Amino acid sequence: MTTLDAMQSLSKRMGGGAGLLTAWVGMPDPMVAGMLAREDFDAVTLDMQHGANDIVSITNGIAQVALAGKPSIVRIPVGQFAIASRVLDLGASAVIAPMINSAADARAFASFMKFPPVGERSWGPTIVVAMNGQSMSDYLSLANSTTVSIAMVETREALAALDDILATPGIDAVFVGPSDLSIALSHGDNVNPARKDVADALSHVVQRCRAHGKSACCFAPSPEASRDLAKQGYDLMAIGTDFGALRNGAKAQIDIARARG
Ligand code: 3PY
Ligand code: MG
Repeated sequence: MTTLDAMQSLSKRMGGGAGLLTAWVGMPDPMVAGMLAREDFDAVTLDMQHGANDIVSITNGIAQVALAGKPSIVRIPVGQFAIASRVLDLGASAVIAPMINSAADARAFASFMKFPPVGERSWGPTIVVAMNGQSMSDYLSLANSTTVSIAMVETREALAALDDILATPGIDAVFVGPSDLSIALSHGDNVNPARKDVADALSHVVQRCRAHGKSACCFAPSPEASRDLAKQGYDLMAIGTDFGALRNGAKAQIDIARARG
């Protein structure tokens, strides 16, 4: 697969309940992103919201993921939409924006993701076209349809505004953050992404996405839950983080080594 094919594979495969799996990377060493890209994930998400990534680690992480023939997704920090345009220039195939709570938030995010007439993304894809071999004019004509804008729904306000967010031009998908949503739905009482009210919200969101012809994504409450979410029609799911995989792997090895018996 060429780098261009890899970068465009996400937009081509999302839609219709593709059930894709993304790795989730908060460690800033690009080797982590490159290593996970070589596992059987469909994409790698580099997290700038809660992970330790900065613009340099994102630049190098995207390059490593591209070398492995996979598309990169970047989650930006809350409200920092200018970073969305920058990571697209660096070769990200999609951007996840956290805490999109209204149509106004969605419009602001989309304006940095899409070139006119949909949005107001500024021109400067020098790095991405060098990576994928596109001409400048091909990049301009294809970028709006091949880069994916993903708005996070993870508050009561966002659920109330879901149809308005989905109807916003330039928003291609929503992504449910079940941990923040569980805190919001319990009025701050607890964080439990596996709770029934969160599962109900996940079902509601995928139905509304279908109705609007847009894609549904989420951080699955567990790898087991992701199977049912795929059946419900989710297009893209994260099933854990690099930090979790490292700690769980270490714990499992320690448990085996210390087992009596
Ligand atoms: C959440 O569950 O709130 C998330 O943002 C998932 O990363
Ligand atoms: Mg969240």
